[in-house]
Amino acid sequence: MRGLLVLTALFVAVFGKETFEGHQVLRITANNEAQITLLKELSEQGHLGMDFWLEPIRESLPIDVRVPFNSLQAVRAFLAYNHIEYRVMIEDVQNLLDEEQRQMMKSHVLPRTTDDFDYTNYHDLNTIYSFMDMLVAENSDLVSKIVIGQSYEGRPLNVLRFSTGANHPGMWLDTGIHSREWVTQASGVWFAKKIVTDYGRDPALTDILNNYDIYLEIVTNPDGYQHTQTKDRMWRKTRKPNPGSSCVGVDPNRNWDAGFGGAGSSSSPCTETYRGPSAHSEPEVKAIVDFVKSHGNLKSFVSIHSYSQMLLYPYGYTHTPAKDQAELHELARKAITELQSLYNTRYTYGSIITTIYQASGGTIDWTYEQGIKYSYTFELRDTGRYGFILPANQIVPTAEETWLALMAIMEHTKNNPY
Ligand code: INF
Ligand code: ZN
Repeated sequence: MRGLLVLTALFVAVFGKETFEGHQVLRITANNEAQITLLKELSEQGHLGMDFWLEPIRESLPIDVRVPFNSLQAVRAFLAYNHIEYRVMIEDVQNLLDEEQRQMMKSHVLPRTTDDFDYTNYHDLNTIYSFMDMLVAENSDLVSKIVIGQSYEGRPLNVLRFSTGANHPGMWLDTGIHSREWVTQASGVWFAKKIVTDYGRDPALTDILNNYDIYLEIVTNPDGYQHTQTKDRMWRKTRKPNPGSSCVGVDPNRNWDAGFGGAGSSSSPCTETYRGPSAHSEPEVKAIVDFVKSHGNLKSFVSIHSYSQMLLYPYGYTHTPAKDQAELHELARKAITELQSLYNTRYTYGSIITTIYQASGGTIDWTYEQGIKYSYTFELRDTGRYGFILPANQIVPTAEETWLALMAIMEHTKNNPY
C-alpha cells in the first residue's frame, strides 16, 4: 500500500498539476520605506515560495502575495514582528481554482458556431483556437487568421485580422501575454465576436473598419497558457528554459528593446520579472516585433493585462515624460470615463512609472518608441478580491466595459491621423 502511495505522489509530482490547498493571498500595506525594504528582502527568500501578485515597490500601492500553506506561519510571524499590516484576501486559493474548474466543466462541449460559444466561461487552448477558425469560416469576407510565428514549444502565434480593404493603417490589440491573466484571453475572444457582430451595424465600429484594419492576438503566450491549464495555474512567463538555471521562462513584459535590462526588471531567471538573456530573445515577443516592423503602419497598440483596473501609457523604464504625454493622458481619462459608464468600474490612469512602478523592457515602451503614438496597457478587473482568479461570471461584464474604452482609443486614433 505504502509503495502505491509513493508511486502516486511521484506521478502527481511529475505529471500532475500544482495544487494550492491552504495557500492564502495576503494583501499587505507597507507604511514606510523601511517596511518596503523588509518586504523586498522577504520576497528574496525563495524557499518560502512566495508569489507576489503585486510587487512591494511603493507605499501607496497594495502588495498582494500568494503564500504557500507551509510558509504561512513564518510569513505571518514576520509581518507581525515587524508591525506590517496585512489582511487575508483569499482564504484558500485551491477553493477558487476548484470552482473555476467546475465552471469550465460545464462548457466542455465544443460549439459548432460562434453563436453557440460560451463567452461566459474560460476555455482551454484548443477551444480558443477552434473559436478563431469558426469565426474566420463564418466571416471570411471580414476576418482572416495570420500566423506571425511560433512559440518556443512550437505552437502557432495566431493573430486575427479584421479588414475591409487593402493597405489600411492598423490598430493592434493583444491579450494573454501573461498567461495567468485569464480574464484577458477570455475578453479577447469576446472582442473578436463583438467586432464581427458590430460591423455593418454600429456606425462607429463600421467607420473604423472601413478605414483601418484591426489585429487581435488573443493567446499571445500559448505555451504559458497551456501550462496554466495543465500544470501551474499561476504561471506568468514564457516556457523557454534558461541555460544554466533550473528556472524556466522569461517575463514577456520585460523582454522588449526599450530600456532593456534597466531598473524594474530582474537578471535572475528564477524571478517573475526576469528580462531574458537579451532583448527580443523570446519567440513570442520577436514575432510581434517582426510583425510591427513589417506592417510598418500601425497607429495604435494596446496590450491587455490584469489585474488592478488601470489604464497605462509610456513610459515604464524612465521618468522622462512621453512627448505626447498630455494627449495620452487626456485620451486615457476619456477612455476610462467611457468604461466606468457601464457598470461604474473605476480605473486609475497615468504613465506606467508614475502609476505603478518602474518597469524596463515593457511592450508599449517599445511600440511607442517605434512611433506608435497611441500605445496603452490595460490592467483589467479586479482590484484584488480575486486577482488572477476572477470568477467566470465577470468575464462578459469586464469585456463589455473594456470595449467601450478600446472604442474610445480607436476612434481617437481614427479621428487624429498622424
Ligand atoms: N503588469 C505589471 C508588470 O509588472 C506592471 C506593468 C504594466 C509593467 C505595464 C510594464 C508595463 O508587468 C502586469 N500586469 O504584470 O499583469
Ligand atoms: Zn500582466
